[in-house]
Amino acid sequence: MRSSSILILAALCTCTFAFAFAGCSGGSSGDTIRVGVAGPMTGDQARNGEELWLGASLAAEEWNAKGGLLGKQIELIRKDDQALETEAKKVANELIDAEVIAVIGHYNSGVTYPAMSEYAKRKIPMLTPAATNPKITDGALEAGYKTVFRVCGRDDVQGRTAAEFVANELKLTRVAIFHDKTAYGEGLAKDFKLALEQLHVKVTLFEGFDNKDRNFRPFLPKLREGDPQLWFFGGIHNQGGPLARQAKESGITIPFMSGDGVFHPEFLKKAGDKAEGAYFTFPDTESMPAAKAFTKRYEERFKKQKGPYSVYSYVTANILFESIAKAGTVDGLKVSEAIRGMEHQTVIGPISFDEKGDVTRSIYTTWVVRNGKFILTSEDK
Ligand code: ABU
Repeated sequence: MRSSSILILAALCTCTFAFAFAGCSGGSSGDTIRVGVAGPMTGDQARNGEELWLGASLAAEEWNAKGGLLGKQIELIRKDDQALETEAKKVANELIDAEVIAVIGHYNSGVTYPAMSEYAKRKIPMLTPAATNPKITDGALEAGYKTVFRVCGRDDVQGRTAAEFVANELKLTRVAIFHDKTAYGEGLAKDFKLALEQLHVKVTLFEGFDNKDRNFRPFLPKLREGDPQLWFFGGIHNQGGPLARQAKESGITIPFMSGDGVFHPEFLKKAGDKAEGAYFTFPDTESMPAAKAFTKRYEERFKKQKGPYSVYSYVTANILFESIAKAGTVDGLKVSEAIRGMEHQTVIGPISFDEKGDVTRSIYTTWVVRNGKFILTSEDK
C-alpha cells in the first residue's frame, strides 16, 4: 500500500518527488528496489515522458501487488530530461545519486546517447523503450557496454520499411524530405533517404529546420521544387502536427509521411482534418489480444489515452523486473546477463536481445490516417 501511494503521488509530480516520499529506503541495500524512469516530463514533449512513466508505473504496480521483487517493493524515481541533450548527463547523475539499480529511458535518441555512458560506466542497466537511433546500441557494442538495451526498433529498419512502402506499394519515384536536425529526426531522414536511393527513388529535397520552429511557411515553397509525389518529415509530433496542417493549408496536396516520433494522438489533434491520408511507420502493437488488454488496463487506470510508447515502457519494465527476479540480484551485470539470456513473453509478443542490446525481431509496418484514426495500410480499403 505504501509503495502504491508513492507511485500514485509521484505520477502527479515532476522530478524526484518519489524520492522525497521514499524516506529511508535505498537502491540495492534499502527496503525498496529503486528504478529510474527518465524522459521529457515537461515542455511540449511532456506526453512522451508521461507515457514512459505511466507504462512503467502500471508494470511496477502489478509487480508490487504480487509482492514486489526479491522481497521488496519496486519504487520508481521519475526524472525530467526536458528532451534536451544538455540535460542528459546531469539527469543521469541525479538518478545514479538516487541509487537506482536500473533506468527505463530515455525517450529522445539525442538524450539517450550521452546518458548511456554515465549509466554504463557504473554497470547500471539502461533500457530505452523509445530511442530508435542506431548509434545508441552500435555505440554500446563499440564501447564494450553490456548493460545497454533498446526494446523498440531501429531507424535504419524503420527507414527501410518506409522506403519499401513508397517504392513498392505506392510505386512513387520522387520524394522530398524535411527533418528537425536532431539525432533522431535527421538520423531517420538519412536512413530513409539512403533506402530510397537504393530503391532508385529520387530525393528532390533534403532540408532541416530548428526543432523549436513552429512556423513552417517559409520552408514550404521548397517542397514544390523537383515535383515530388510524397513528402516526409523526420521529427516529433510537436512539429509534425503544425507542419502537416500548414502544408495542406498552403495547397500542398501530395501525401505526407513520417515515423514513430510523429505517430501519436497529438499529431491527430494538432493537424486536425489535415492529418487525413498521412502515412506512418510503427510496429503493430494494437492487434494482439494481450496488447488490447494492456490498453484497457492502462486507460482505465490512468483515465488517459495511451501513446505509442506507453506499451513499450510497460514491456520494458516487465522485461527488467522479470530479469531481476530471474537473476535473484540487482547486480547490474547479472541482471543484464538475464535480460540477454531469456526470451521474454510480452504483451506485444516474444522479445529477445542480440549482443548489441537490440531486439532480434523488429517489425515495423505502415499506417495511414483515415477518419481521424491511425489504421494499418493492410486494412485500408
Ligand atoms: N523514436 C522516436 C522518438 C524518440 C527518439 O528516438 O528520439
